[in-house]
Amino acid sequence: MAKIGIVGVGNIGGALAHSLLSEPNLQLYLYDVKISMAKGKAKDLRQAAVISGHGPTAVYAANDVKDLKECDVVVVIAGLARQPGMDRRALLHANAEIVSGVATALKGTEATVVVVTNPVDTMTYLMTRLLDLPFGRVVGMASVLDEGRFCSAIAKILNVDASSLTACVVGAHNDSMVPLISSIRWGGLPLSPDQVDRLVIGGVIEQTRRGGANIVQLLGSGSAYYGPAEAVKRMVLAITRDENRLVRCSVVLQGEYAGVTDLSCGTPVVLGCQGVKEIVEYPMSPEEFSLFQRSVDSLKDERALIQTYLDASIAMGPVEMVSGGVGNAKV
Ligand code: A3D
Repeated sequence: MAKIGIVGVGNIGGALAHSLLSEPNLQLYLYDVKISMAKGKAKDLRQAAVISGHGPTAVYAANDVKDLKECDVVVVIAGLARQPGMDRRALLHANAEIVSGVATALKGTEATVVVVTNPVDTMTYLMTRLLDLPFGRVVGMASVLDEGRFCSAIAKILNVDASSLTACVVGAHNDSMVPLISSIRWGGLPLSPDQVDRLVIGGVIEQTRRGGANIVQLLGSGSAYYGPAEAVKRMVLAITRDENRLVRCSVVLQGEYAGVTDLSCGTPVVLGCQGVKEIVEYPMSPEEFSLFQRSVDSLKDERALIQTYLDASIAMGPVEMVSGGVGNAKV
């Protein structure tokens, strides 16, 4: 029975918990700064599981983030979401404050931590540095979602079934992300030159990059959540089932891509129990590679801006280990 903790059960956290109800052998532990709301959602989800016949999925609400420390996977989705006209970077300071607080409470955990809070590459970097877990145990969700948007745009332009498409997006989860046209396969086949021309003329790159902003605009308040929830679910299952699945995730690079280090960004990885087992470099053309480098560079000033949160954590010294545990979770 794998224990999944969800920190922040707003739109994405709620949709994720609901989607995970249909999976066997999981126990869900919900925490939100709005404790009563998390308790309400846990109760609602338990009743939903009974009605849908999904049986004994256990859903609990916790009174403290520390109660999730013994989970196998903790998904961190706590934070502000974009509003129309905002880019993800505008969330940086408010969400760095929240992620730092969550990291402090989780210090000492042995869970694999999946970060969703935006701007996700920098929040993944921050969580990685603050938790100081072995390599691969902190991983960000972004490219799984971006690829869903990429494939959806390709399918519409080419008028083909989206589920027969695969395609890769690398780099930062911002407007500089790099959807790789060379990576697209349709039922395993590369595209014809005519199909590639149609995609370029149809603006597939721009549509992919603007996929999130477009939904923010349409919703009028908040950002996408069904797509992000399904993308996180895919990653959670890859971890709990030890799938060794090749997926694109945000992870702190270790010198890959001609020496990139100390930055988290989207790259193919092998995902299984305990998180990222291996970073797999995507082979790119020189043009694609220079776009990738530009995308990575876009994250450097964000990294500089969160330095204060890292310094504050060092100044605080070792965090006192308060015994927590899913046993303390309250219904
Ligand atoms: P929302 O519905 O507002 O839920 C966020 C939840 O976090 C709320 O219920 C808050 O009460 C809770 N929260 C705030 N501070 C804390 C805290 N300290 N501890 C625990 N809970 C807290 O937002 P959402 O679910 O739509 O989005 C959540 C985050 O995901 C935002 O930062 C979004 O920008 C981000 N997001 C990322 C992607 C990616 O692809 C990476 C996509 C969409 C949204």
